[in-house]
Amino acid sequence: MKLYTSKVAPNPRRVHIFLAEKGVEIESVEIDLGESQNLDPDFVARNPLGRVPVLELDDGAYLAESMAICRYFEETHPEPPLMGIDVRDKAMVEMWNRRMEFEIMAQISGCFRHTHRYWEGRIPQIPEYGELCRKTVLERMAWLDGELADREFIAGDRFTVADITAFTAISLGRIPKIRIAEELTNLQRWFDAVRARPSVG
Ligand SMILES: N[C@@H](CCC(=O)N[C@@H](CS)C(=O)NCC(=O)O)C(=O)O
Repeated sequence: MKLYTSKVAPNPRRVHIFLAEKGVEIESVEIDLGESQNLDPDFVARNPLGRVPVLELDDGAYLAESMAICRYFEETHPEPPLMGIDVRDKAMVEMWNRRMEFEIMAQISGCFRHTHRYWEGRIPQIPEYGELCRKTVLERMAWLDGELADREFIAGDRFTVADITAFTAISLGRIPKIRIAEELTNLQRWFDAVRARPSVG
């Protein structure tokens, strides 16, 4: 089994934190995104969308999509559970993880991709869209701060994959200068607690 990954990218980082929480170590192959190695024919044969992470399974199949890879390890290494413990809890974690993907990660990533010079010439950029994403995510972070007023983690009192998604996204925000506003003390407390976990490194 082999993980095609990038040290600098948020989606692979989700998988790395997930694996570290579970104490799973696997061989990894670094794909240099800056050098566009993700667009090399060899890599595109593994994932036609040219994106990391990709997990090569022992039977030679390729599994892309961070959450599909996390699901694979949740099933093969159930402890500690990071995607919920019973039907109700699993659905709640799924809800929160989806919210973190769409309301936080997609917005921060949209701002980064559409306003930062790294992406010039790589994708068609629409700076106005990037700024709309910035405005939206600042509103969503204020909402999340309220959610975290009476619980420790995003999906409840246990650390889950929803925390991993939100944490990696908000960490990425540093690049397009999206930061946790000073008054969002619950969100900052949560962010500091996640950052201090050994899995985050
Ligand atoms: N939905 C995918 C997104 C994967 C993705 O966008 N990966 C980024 C790195 S965070 C990538 O490979 N970017 C290269 C590019 O778009 O050129 C997942 O969850 O794994």
